[in-house]
Amino acid sequence: MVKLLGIALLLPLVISFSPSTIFNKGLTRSAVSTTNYSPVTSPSIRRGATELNAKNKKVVVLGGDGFCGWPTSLYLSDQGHDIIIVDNLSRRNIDNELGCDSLTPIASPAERVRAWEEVSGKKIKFVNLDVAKDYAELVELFKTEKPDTVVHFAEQRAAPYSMKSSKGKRYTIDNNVPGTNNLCCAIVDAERDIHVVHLGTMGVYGYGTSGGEIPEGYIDVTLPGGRESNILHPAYPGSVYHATKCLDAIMFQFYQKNDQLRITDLHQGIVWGTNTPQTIRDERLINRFDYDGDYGTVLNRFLMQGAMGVPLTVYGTGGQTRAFIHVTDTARCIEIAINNPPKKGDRVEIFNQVAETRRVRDIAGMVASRTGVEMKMVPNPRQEAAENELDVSNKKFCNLGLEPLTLDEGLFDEVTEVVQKYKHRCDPRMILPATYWNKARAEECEKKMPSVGEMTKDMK
Ligand code: NAD
Ligand code: USQ
Repeated sequence: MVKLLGIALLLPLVISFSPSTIFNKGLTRSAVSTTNYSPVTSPSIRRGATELNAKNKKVVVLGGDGFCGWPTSLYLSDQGHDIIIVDNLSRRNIDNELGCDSLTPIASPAERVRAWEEVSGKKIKFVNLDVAKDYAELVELFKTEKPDTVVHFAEQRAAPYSMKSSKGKRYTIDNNVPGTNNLCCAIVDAERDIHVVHLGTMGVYGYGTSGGEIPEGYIDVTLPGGRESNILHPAYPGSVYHATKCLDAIMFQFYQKNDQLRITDLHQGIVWGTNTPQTIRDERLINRFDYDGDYGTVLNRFLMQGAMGVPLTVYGTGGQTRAFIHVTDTARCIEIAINNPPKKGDRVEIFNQVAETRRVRDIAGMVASRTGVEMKMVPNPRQEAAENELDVSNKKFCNLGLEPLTLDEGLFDEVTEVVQKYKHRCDPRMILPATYWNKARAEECEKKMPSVGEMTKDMK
């Protein structure tokens, strides 16, 4: 069970590591996790259990050019898996459309895979293909490459972008839903027993709406007449993007039942951090870092704002509680999922891929106390609960050996160093939110949002 920790626990946690120290020595993991996994075995035995199930696999990574996909591809390659990245570079095109860019200068896909081969001696193939549109090519890829696993990251993933306009809403549905359907359909057409590992989101559950601990995918219910059942947790999306992840879950349920596809759906929390032990091995391997109001996620935005001397943009009261995970653990979780597929005929396996939950104003408080930058409560551009509790089970990953990194372990410095190095690339106009969930939110924001000039007057 991952529970909200009080701010009193958070503030003294100022530990200084340099990124190279962290990554060279292996990431520091807390001896006492905030999670409550079944303490049936020691951490080393639990790690061994995962390794026992491991063998080198051929893995197609859909969306492998993105923020999570790229470091995961490198991690899996480093572990000895044979990796093929598929990506249509739509994320890079959306940057062009929005007039912004990753804070870090990311290399082209061709240069990225060349650099990886130079530093690691391992080859990664890159295929430019649109999962939502190039169906015949996808089937052909599965027939010729015969992968053991497909990891599916290839979706439009920003809630604000999905709420920006009717264009954003329609694109998000038109990209994400057909992409997932094509993936399942192509596995059936290729007649291959390929395990699907999909990146879903904690947002499918809503945030704390079921009134207790959020279980992993399925919830025990009592139906009218006192009938006991265990069903998919009710979907309660907060954006068009989150709705596509709910639709994915229904499609996975169908393809598992109808075609016995082996599917693992990972309900991931907000990912933070930038680099991993693989991406720091060469400048050309650097991961993307989104800081803008649409794609930048909350903790990375606060860390970036703190490093630049810009007030931290807390939306509303900052009482929103969300789940978090470091990007290094994203990659580790995915390998654990790859190594532990469900058996043919088993229902869709669902894991909550989270390390801990925190309140937005508490994480802002942590960043403010480290940087001396003030928190700025700005009107909330989103239609969401001002305050919520969030209690999430993450037992399954912990029982399979995950010892998650938590926010208080010094990794803030890694992000801060990256921001310091590339802050000349920041466009201050991109820092304020640029998307409103509905007309009422837009009107309130228009009246009360501080100006760019006000926000950036003390920018370093
Ligand atoms: P990202 O936008 O950086 O990466 C997604 C990649 O998929 C991009 O490189 C994009 O070009 C590619 N893509 C999108 N549509 C495609 C298509 N039709 N065909 C081929 N390629 C396509 O996003 P990310 O942060 O790496 O997230 C990856 C996945 O993880 C998403 O599905 C997202 O929902 C999920 N997730 C992300 C976070 C987070 O905090 N970043 C948290 C929870 C879940
Ligand atoms: N927020 C602020 N200030 C900011 C930015 C955000 O207060 O400057 C608040 C938002 O209002 C929200 C919370 O922080 O309450 C989280 O926002 P976010 O943008 O960090 O995360 P979200 O929109 O939920 O989406 C991100 C990823 C998405 C993933 C999701 C996981 O972009 O792909 O699915 O996290 S989860 O939130 O667990 O569903």
